[in-house]
Amino acid sequence: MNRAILFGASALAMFAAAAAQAGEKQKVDKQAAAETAIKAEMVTTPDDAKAYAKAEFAKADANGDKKVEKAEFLAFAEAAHAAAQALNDTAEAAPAAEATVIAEGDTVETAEQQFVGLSKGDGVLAIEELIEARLADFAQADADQNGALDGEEKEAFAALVKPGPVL
Ligand SMILES: [Ca+2]
Ligand SMILES: [Ca+2]
Repeated sequence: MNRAILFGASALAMFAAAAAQAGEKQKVDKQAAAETAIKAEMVTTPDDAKAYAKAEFAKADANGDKKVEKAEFLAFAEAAHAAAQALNDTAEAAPAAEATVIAEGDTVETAEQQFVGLSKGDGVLAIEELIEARLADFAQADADQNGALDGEEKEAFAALVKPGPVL
């Protein structure tokens, strides 16, 4: 009898440990995914902005034909929103940041409108166009025009490159 109770307790402890481990692994996976991508908030030089554009393009060009079409861009925007949501779910402070963005919603372009601008209306976005756009975003964010982004300038860049909502 005592032995059975002991066995039950240790099995339960093992199960709990396994569950905790699985939860920990999921957290690490999410962290790794966030770290491999260049974050818009980390861009401080024009070279960073270029690297950011290339990373964005590679992610958006789902079929790898070196062109990003509207459907690919919208899927990319959706995925970016889903990833941001997943990070919000793990970090408790993050939902406040998302709420700020929604509060500014009246001036936010949709992903579709962004695509029209980025692709210059021909329905196909080339890597050169995206790099040009991100360098322009960099210049716009660089309020004191010293060729580097810091503090609020970094936030401004991140806001400019953020994929708009997919409607
Ligand atoms: Ca493509
Ligand atoms: Ca600056």
